[in-house]
Amino acid sequence: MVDPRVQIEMYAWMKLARTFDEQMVAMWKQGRGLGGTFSGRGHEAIGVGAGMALGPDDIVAPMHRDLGTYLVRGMSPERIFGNMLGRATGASRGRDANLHGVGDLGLGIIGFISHLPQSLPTTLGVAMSFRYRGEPRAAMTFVGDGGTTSGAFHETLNMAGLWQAPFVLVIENNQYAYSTPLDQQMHSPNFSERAGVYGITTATVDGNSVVDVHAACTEALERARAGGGPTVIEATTMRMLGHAIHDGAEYVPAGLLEEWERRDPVAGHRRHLTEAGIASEATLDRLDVAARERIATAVAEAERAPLPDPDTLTDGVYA
Ligand SMILES: Cc1ncc(C[n+]2csc(CCOP(=O)(O)OP(=O)(O)O)c2C)c(N)n1
Ligand SMILES: [Mg+2]
Repeated sequence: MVDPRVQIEMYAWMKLARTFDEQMVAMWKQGRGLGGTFSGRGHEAIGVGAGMALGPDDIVAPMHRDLGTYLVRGMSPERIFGNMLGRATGASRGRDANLHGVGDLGLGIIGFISHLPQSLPTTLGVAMSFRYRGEPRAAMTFVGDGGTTSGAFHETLNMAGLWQAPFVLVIENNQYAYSTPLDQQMHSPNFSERAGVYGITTATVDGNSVVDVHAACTEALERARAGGGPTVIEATTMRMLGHAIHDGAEYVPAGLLEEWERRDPVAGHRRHLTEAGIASEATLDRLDVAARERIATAVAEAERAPLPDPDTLTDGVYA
């Protein structure tokens, strides 16, 4: 069994990610200046479970719904809200008002690369740099179901399998790529089968169980660091809101959302903790309050922060 303290920590991170997400959606509706707003509601167990499995020397390239990974890895809510509000204090120093570009190599995070799925070849390159230097480190990244239909997914897995790279890929199968459901994207959505042909270890997990995601990622990262080659993990979940906030997702059958709502990852883990006697309702309530306070402080700080100085416009432009 996973250490009870770690399981409580999982709840705290998921609650922080969920509270951030709800605040972000509310602020967008209030017209409070957010840029691209992609909700990761429903993806908390994946982002947190994977993030908590990473070792201090591993590198991760999260995707647009992996807020939990950024938070667990040490990217502060102030810097992420600052980024979304285009502030000088944001992770991209006001260059990109989005979850895109929220990278910090000091924290072992490569910012999300907007062109899908270019985080894959980039992360494979990082993984191979560990191999060439003989370092026991792993590189992990994510891709959506939609991203698996592109050439770069197959090219990356081909080379990762050939080279047996210390590379871990989490496929976030959330049933839709924008408005396109799985059955209109590919002939047979068996992701393990698709990755397995490249000589890669595969696993399929309940993407709404933080404990399961964490276990699969921990095993895969340990294998990668020990020279045992790459892993592809399919985590099944559901995108609970539209692609981005402007998308009402009317094309998603209501029954499907209701079915997945009953499997909500945050509420589900809370239920597990209380039923297993790992944490009391009062303890978890306190974590809920702490998450709300943490996010309120972060928003206030980000809103007070300055916009970038126009004189810094060309900073970070290399050619
Ligand atoms: C090359 C490229 N084409 C189109 C887009 C626009 N786009 C961003 S996310 C997205 C859908 C991705 O679906 P999926 O991979 O399933 O991830 P999800 O958003 O469902 O998490 C699209 C079409 C893009 N970013 N890059
Ligand atoms: Mg998808």
